[in-house]
Amino acid sequence: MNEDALLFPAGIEISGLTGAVAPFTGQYEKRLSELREIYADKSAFDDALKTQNDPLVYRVVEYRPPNSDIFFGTTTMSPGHVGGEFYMTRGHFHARRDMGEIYYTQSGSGILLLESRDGQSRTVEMKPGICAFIPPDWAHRSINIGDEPLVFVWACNPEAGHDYAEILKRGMRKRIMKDGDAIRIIDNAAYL
Ligand code: M6P
Ligand code: ZN
Repeated sequence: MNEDALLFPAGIEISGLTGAVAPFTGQYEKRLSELREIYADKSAFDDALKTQNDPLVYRVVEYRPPNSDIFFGTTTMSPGHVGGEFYMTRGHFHARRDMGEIYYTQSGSGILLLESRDGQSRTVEMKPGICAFIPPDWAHRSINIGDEPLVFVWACNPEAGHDYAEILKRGMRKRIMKDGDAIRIIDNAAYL
């Protein structure tokens, strides 16, 4: 494809309730069985897998125009928790340290947990009407703290890429826990 080819405008239909994107160019799902590393309580995790039919934790759908410096899509997260820890995404830094992202929540409620390269921790509330700014070089993980799906639109440069290794290795400093009807942000005892 000619990299200088003229791109044409498009209106993409996005459902803020289901996260459907039309037209879309790609999608993937993450089920609980693929996410063992990120939860603190491995025995609760193993029990959950035995008693549930490998539930869907989140789905990512994207619209990626060819040779564009921007792409976007949705992430739709199921409600749920494992050992008191809410369902969450894997969490990542961008491979490109100079590229940030935005998350614009459409429905549900969540917490966006961020961590700078030098270990500062921050949260941004996720609820309809809030568009979160994720600065370059801040790791980010989204967590569904409600009892309905959490749907958000994200947008970034397709060259940003994902660097999962760091978060997989050392975890994030904080964990978001369900404590009855309350939500607690606690220190991650396993943080390296
Ligand atoms: C958001 C975006 C995606 C990301 C997804 C799931 O939708 O940041 O790029 O893939 O969340 O998060 P993760 O890749 O950390 O599991
Ligand atoms: Zn990202």
